[in-house]
Amino acid sequence: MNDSQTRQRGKAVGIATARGAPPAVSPHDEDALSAIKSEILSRLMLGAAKDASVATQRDWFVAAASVARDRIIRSWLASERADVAAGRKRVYYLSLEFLIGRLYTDVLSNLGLKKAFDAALGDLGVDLNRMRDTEPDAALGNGGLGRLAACFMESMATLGIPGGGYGIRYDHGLFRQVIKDGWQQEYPETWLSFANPWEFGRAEVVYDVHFGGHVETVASHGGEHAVWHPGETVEAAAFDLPIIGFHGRHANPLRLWSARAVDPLRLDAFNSGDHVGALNEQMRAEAISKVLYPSDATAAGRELRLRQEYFFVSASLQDIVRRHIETFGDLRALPDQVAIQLNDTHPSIAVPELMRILVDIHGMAWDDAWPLVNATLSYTNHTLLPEALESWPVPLFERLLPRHQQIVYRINADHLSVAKQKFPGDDAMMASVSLIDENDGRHVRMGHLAFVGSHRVNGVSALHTDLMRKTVFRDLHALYPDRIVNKTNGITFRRWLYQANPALTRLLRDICGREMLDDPSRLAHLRAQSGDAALQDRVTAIKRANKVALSNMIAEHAGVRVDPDALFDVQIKRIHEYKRQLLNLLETVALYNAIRLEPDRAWIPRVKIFAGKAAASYTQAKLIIKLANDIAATVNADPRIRGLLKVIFLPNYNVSCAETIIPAADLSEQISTAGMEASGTGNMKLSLNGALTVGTYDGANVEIAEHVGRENIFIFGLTAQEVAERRLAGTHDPREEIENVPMLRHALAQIESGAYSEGDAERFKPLIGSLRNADHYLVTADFAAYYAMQRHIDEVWRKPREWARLALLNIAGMAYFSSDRSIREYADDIWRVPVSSG
Ligand code: 26Q
Repeated sequence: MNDSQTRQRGKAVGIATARGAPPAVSPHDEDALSAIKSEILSRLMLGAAKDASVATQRDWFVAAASVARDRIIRSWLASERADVAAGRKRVYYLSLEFLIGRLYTDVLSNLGLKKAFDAALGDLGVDLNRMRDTEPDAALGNGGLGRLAACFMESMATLGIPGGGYGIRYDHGLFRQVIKDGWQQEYPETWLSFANPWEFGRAEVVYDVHFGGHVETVASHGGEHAVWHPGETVEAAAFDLPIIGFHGRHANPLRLWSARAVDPLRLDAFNSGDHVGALNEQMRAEAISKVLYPSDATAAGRELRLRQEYFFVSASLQDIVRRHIETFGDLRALPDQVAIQLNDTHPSIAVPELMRILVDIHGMAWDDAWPLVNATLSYTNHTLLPEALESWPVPLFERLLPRHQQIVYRINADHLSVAKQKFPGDDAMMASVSLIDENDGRHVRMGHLAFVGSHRVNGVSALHTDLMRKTVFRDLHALYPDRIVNKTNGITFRRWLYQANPALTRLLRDICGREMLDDPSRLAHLRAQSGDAALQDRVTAIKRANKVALSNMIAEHAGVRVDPDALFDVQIKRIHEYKRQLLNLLETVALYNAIRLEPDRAWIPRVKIFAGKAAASYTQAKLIIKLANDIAATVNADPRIRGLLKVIFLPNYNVSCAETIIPAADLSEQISTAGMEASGTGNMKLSLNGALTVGTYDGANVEIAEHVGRENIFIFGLTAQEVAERRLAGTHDPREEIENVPMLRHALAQIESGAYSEGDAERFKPLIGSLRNADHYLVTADFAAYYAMQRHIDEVWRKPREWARLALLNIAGMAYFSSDRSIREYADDIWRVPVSSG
């Protein structure tokens, strides 16, 4: 393989960083307002060929978005030259997932144009809410990992770090969830069915990505080198989404690759006129960017997944290396000018691919190339769950990527010889650190590959990083003791506070000063005033208004009326056994039974709100959704409990509905089995919006407790250490736990008897059976503590001012969880790039 195979048509528009903020436009500036109006009208006319009188909401959205897009481009392009001239180091975030949501409000508010556009569109007679609702969510991710990537993109742009993201432009993002008779059904999501006004197709940026074939060893200059003769070639075509930072000072692109077959003219050369074969090839190629793998925590070892991984990594690295050479000319300076972050193991193939590019294509010596690769790459781990650790069977890997398999072997040989020197004679150690798992057929361990190829490996919360050192990477950590570092996750306050909760933002600005918008550490000022009754009443009033909005959404999408004065108890996240929605549901049933037993007691009215998707193949998780819906149907229809308890399952949870649910939550459920949730980020969003947390000592909950005060958060249950000890000792006995807790025993017996399933005693057997027989996630062990904590929470809720005081103290402690803080730490410790003050 040589350079001529790495085609690149023309010069790509570079990745840019804008400096010099465009001024925010006041809605009272009549000239600016009329300019926006006339631009929108002319876009409507020229883009949709329509007059205002016949324009649909969608037409208005496209016209307004296009005008906003124009404003980004100006600052975007102006700064590209500045970055190149200054020779600034660039950071690239490689991720198979970016869970972006809508961009309209994000772009306009970061540009400081939100109010002006609202006023302009209002004058034009547009219904703003309906118009905004026509924008589909960009749901190119499953959950936490994908949303983290989106928050990080926004913070990188805000902090003026040049670079951007690389991923796949899936035709279909995460499936749309429909609940039919209580069961989850999956439908394809078609976010691209109308033109996407945010994206720029880069017709000139196309790379070849190769698969299969064989490798030839050729003698050269007294040595030898490898030549890969691929069996198949696919084209990667670039589309850019602009990500604009706060105040519109900087923008970075998110470059997404779309797969297609090599063009028909070139195809002839490959297929010598075999048209049917050519058509197959086209379908095979396009399949790569058809659909997001809809699994959040299971490494579905399918060939198409490996093709996706290599496809986007190869195109991205070709693009990065080409830009570096164009700008700096010297590959030996790569780590001085480029940092590449691998979002989990999904882009791990970058390790051998970058070696291949340096050694095979650019003729660098192996020993010169390896330190460059290691100094350029770094890797973030997001899970310790064994079923989610990626590994590929060697025969598959070898067939799809024969040259990479060779490179992996060579990396492994060097790596094992280092290990042997440090731990001579320790065969168990060698087996455990090897890139090849020999235990059950031979597999390439993608986590090990990323670890060995990176100069830094990070976990996403203090607890998770600690467990990485003690468990999955224990032996690699012994070999490279300085490599693992912690970078606790964060969230962008722009989307999750300023945009989602403007009323609370105004209040916080009043109390903490305008500067708080750029410096969240000022939120700490709330602490001193948390006892102020007037402030408590204001925060409660804002929460109530948000709860009215959520109640309307619930009425519309779940068909249930709820009381905005009830306690809104929220668990929103992917459905997974370790996240223990089942624990919450069992507490719901126990509470329902308790209310029926003593209907006249002064119960606290509660609304239990669940939302989340289950992987289509995850039977137990889908059954949990069915159970939630069945419990909801029974409880909500029971007149005996006088509406004191309502259970809601909101269908099709996504970023946009999170933006309505989170500002309206009173209680945030973060109840995973300790040691299993790497960090969580929903926990941060809810707390920032003044919800109190009921949670286990897991993931970032531990740090949230530290920052908001241990006494201001409701922690219960086994610790990670206690969980590990129980598992190790094999002493967890769910039957005994159940026997000892009558409420739990009763709830389980009820569910099993068919009380929530029209008498069908079979339906929930797999769920309850696995609880009785194994209870891998220790639901029964934590039940009593959880139930007791919930009743304690009822008592706190009786004192509304005390509740508001705690909410204020929670908000006051959240500055640390800004993704700007996370990104500053990555920039200092891993990427070694300067950041602007923000
Ligand atoms: C792997 C191979 C094949 C197909 C799919 C996958 C796959 C895809 C997505 C495996 C895992 C994921 C997603 C993991 C994830 O979202 N993890 C979450 O990451 C968050 C951000 O760090 C944390 O806050 C959460 O605790 C963690 O669960």
